[in-house]
Amino acid sequence: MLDHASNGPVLPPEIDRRRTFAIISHPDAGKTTLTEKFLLYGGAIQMAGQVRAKGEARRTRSDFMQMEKDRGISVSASAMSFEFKDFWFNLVDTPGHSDFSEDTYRTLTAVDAAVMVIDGAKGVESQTQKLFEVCRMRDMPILTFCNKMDRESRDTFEIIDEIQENLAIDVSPASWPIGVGRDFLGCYDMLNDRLELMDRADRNVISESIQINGLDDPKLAEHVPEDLLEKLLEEVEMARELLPKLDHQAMLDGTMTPIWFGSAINSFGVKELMDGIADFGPKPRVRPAVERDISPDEKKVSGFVFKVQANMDPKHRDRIAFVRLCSGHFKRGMKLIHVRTKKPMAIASPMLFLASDRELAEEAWAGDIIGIPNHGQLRIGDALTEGEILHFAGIPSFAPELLQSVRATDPMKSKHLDKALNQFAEEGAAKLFKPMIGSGWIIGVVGSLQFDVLASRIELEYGIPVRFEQTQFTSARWLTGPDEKVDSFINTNKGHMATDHDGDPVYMTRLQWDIDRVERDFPELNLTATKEIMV
Ligand SMILES: Nc1nc2c(ncn2[C@@H]2O[C@H](COP(=O)(O)OP(=O)(O)OP(=O)(O)O)[C@@H](O)[C@H]2O)c(=O)[nH]1
Ligand SMILES: [Mg+2]
Repeated sequence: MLDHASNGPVLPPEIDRRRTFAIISHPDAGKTTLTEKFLLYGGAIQMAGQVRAKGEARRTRSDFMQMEKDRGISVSASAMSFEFKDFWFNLVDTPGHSDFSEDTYRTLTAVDAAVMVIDGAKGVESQTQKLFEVCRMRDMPILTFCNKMDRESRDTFEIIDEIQENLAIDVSPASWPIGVGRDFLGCYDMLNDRLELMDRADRNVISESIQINGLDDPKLAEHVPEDLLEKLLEEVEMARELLPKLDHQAMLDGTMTPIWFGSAINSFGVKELMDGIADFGPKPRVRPAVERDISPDEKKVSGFVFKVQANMDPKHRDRIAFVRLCSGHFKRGMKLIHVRTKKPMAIASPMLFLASDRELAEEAWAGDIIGIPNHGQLRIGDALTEGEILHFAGIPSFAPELLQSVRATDPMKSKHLDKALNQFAEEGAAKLFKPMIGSGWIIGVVGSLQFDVLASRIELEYGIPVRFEQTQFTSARWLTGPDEKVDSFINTNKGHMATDHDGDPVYMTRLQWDIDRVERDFPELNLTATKEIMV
């Protein structure tokens, strides 16, 4: 079955073994917990940390920001690479909360597949649906993990039906749960005819797997109580009749998703899911650029920045651009052309993100995610190539929906605040507007939690306590048009005008009426809710 699925061009072995994927879901379904267990099974860490760790207990690796640790939620996407069997996994744990979805959407431009986590008690939730739609637009292969089976969860058929109905995708069970909640024993592995039992006593060990010779093997009865066994046999028979068999090509096309059941916190079902990613997950895929499609096996290196993050390591005060390599074999010290400025850049200290540490990357291949430390030259959407002019399309920018003014509580620190705010604007963590009249800044975000993150980060990373305040403005629009028309509009509407952190003019509005008026009275001007990131 596997051999017939076309997964793009024949690739050099190092590229062929790469699997680059994001973990997505509604908040709290268990992405970060699952990520941690991936690292455990990949041998990258010896002991799994917890999302809500108390006291000296270990924290998860991917929730590294202070606010993530304090609140037990993910705020920012984090990338990690590790080996699993013969494969090299590049994984990105994303935040589930919709206030941070711009970051999650950008991450989806940089990966080849998504692991969609579903809470077994809750099924398809609002944010699952939204993220799924984004994957669908990109025809992205999706593997599904139904988590928290150790809790009271829904009937298995009901969960599968809900995914099929709500997301309009075929679902093929790769495993089948035995019992639920307190009675959850483990799963029957539908792909390999194995019985996988969950060890409740030790959450951090690799679970037992028992080879079974089909469903009539008497060995099953030794491990599964009679009532549960009867139910299992009945359900598996029904599932095999009613649900589609795993079709690898359909999965790669994004029209079918295999589903595994498990419990991330108990490390259960994780290994089977990882095997699934290795066996069925896509290899690095062809990337569309505006000029042409880029194939991963091309000799020349190309890549693009999908995320910028400052101060990841408070000791270093650094600024890292996360680059998805789209083609070629990258070597440390290589000179690449920064397409936006057409300037060469020697990449002297590229980083690989390993479980708890980063390491200098001596080399990397198409599919990999590497970090490039820089002083602000690299921005989201920027392309790096060996000379060709390429623009990678489709990196989303969201319109700010909430605006507040920000001030340092200590006026002596205003200058430092400017620097901090510009930094966050470059990260894409907020939009920054400088009103033409008056002092101070106006910050625009998509969701209110982003204000909390900013306040916390400005204080922790720059030592500046700040205050956010209401402003008279509710919305912002980028203003473009013929130069002299734009200039004369600015001159007569100074009270409404601001510049963004690139110096581009922005019209601040109080009511929809303001926008309607400009559109009616100045037909030669354009007001847009987002600014194209690509330059
Ligand atoms: N009972 C049970 N709880 C789990 C399981 N997996 C995760 N949890 C708990 O669910 C909560 C949320 O888990 P996270 O891993 O932070 O979820 P997340 O999807 O990363 O959340 P966000 O990043 O904020 O969207 C934590 O308290 C976990 O301990 C599981 O298999 N069973
Ligand atoms: Mg998380």
